[in-house]
Amino acid sequence: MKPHRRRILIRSAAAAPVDAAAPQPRVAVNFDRPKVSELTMGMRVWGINGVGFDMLGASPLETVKLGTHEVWEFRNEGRAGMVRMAMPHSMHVRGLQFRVIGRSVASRFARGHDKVKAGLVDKGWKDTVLVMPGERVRILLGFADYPGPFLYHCHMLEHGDSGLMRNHLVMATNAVERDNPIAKIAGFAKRQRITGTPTTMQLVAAVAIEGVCSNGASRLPS
Ligand SMILES: [Cu+2]
Repeated sequence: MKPHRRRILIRSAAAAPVDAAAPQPRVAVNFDRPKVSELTMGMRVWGINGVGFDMLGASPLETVKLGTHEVWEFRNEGRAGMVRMAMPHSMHVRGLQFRVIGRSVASRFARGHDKVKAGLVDKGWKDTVLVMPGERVRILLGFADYPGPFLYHCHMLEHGDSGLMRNHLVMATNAVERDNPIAKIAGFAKRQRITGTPTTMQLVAAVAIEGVCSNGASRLPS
């Protein structure tokens, strides 16, 4: 029998912001293609899109440009694991505040969801959003102020510690750095106050700038 894939849209108060200063979702550079983070569980190890924490890693999906807005979607559907279970996750994005712009829930989770949905408060600025079992939650983020690597993770300690934590990288670009890899690395290292051997600096800066994971070392500039 085919799995039942119907989803139920939950009315989100934030969909029509009462705060006139709130950004509108259409300012996002990826409004039509939200970046999806599946909150996954393997053998008792949590992850995001099937991978756990990586100190220096930020995937291309996790790399954003300073001065832009993006829409991200957290999906908590209990997939990709031998243990098919879904728990609430309290997703926190460091370094900024965001808006919740929409929720939906899989129909097979709707009954349980009905019991708690009155407690979900999506109005206003957030730095953490609760993602219930079976839910997809969309948020609008503006990367206005600071370049560099930041964490995003589940705020339940054992989940974050078990791998439900990743970096997102805010890239600053300007004409000089865009055209000159050496200036790009030097500029990044200076802004981030990265010190150490040239190899360390290169690695950290290249990972950050290029958005490659640590296994992408072949792309390090020489
Ligand atoms: Cu969690």
